[in-house]
Amino acid sequence: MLLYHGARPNPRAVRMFMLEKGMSIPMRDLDIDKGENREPEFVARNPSGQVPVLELDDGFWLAESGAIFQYLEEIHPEPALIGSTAQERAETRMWQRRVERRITEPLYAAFHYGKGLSMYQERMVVLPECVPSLVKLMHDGMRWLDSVMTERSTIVPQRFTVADIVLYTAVDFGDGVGLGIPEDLNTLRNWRTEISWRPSAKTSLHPRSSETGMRY
Ligand SMILES: N[C@@H](CCC(=O)N[C@@H](CS)C(=O)NCC(=O)O)C(=O)O
Repeated sequence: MLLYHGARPNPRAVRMFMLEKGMSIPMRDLDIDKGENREPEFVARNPSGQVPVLELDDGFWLAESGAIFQYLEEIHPEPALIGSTAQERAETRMWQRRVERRITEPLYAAFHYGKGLSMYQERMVVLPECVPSLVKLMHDGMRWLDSVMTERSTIVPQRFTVADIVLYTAVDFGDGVGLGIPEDLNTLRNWRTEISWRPSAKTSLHPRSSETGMRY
């Protein structure tokens, strides 16, 4: 296998997932700022032109972090980061989807259409006029999650899962680009601090992170 990745939060989520499982997979680092992931040879194999991509041993290219997490969990079930039973797996997907829909998707779109505009306008449809609404949606999602997490320290009750990884890598990135967790959301901020103590949180950072100060 070979993981195509780069200095960005979605690839970091896959790196963190692998670290939590103790998996080591060869990686190819693409320069996303220079658009290596948008070169015709890359797009021919992954039409969304984005990272991460996991190349499997038979040459198949698997894109989309959610699909990559699923595949890695199946070939390396322990420790379970999605779940060990049908109910656990479904519960994790429920929370992961809520987190993506209400927080990480508006956060990434607000970055693409805002701070990242000059780069992303060459790569996708951008809607800069939507940034204030996206930030509002993201804050609403954060506020909601904060209110439902008061009795627990992980997004799925009692279990550290991929939902924590997906949200942590997004909000850690968001913090550095002006899209952080509002100051009054103590539960969510405490959750973020606790996740940041996991060795995988630090080790998953891309080497460029120390040069640029960006959290990816
Ligand atoms: N839905 C995809 C999103 C992947 C994605 O947004 N990748 C970003 C990095 S976080 C990327 O490749 N950005 C560079 C670009 O779009 O050119 C997934 O979950 O893997």
